[in-house]
Amino acid sequence: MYETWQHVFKLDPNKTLTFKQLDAVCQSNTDAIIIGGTDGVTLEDTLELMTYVRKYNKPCLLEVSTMEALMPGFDYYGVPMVLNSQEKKWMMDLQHEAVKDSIDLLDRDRILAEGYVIMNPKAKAYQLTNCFLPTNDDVVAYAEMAETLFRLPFFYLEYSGTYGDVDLLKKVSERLDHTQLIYGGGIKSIDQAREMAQYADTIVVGNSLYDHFDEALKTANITKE
Ligand code: 1GP
Repeated sequence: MYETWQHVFKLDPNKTLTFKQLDAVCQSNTDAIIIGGTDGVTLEDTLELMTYVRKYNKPCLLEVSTMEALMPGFDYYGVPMVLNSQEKKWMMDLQHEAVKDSIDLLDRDRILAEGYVIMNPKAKAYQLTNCFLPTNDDVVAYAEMAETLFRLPFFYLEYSGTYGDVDLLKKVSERLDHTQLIYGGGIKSIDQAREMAQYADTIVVGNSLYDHFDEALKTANITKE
């Protein structure tokens, strides 16, 4: 099911949209909703957002960035593994903890690893996970690792907060046959969404929902208009 997602909105439990805006997001042409954020993510806020979104028939993935907000009720659970982190914790240890604590709670078919490469040094997630900035060749090699060594379901080229390098995305896309390529970062318009969707299997739109809602909402129509 997640294999067919072309467009996804990412909602941050630590940020606010009006109910009217949330209704519009859930009724849009987007293929799915990801719930996740880097900081201030609480059980209460996540539960509230999930309950609201669940009124609609959109697939919903919880990105497990903190164990505190892990709960049943989602279609999928994305477990980030930050490939360009300089600390093993963000690649292995938190994931180990998540699996250990949730193994009896969640259906194992719903747990999906996301191999992240975070490319924006100003992004909170980049700083939190102590990333280094890889070269383009490094990124391509990480994609190869995701596909060939780890056989991850997702490779996530993450520019959170800034619009990324479409040429690099294209290069990465040429290396991935089985691993699903996700692009996220700085998409504010349908033209940008379409540009990245040429190469990414799935594009993610997050921040612009909170900054330029109407334009952001239109990005869900990449294949429709
Ligand atoms: C963030 O990749 C997503 O994790 C989307 O990025 O918030 O910049 O749209 P933006």
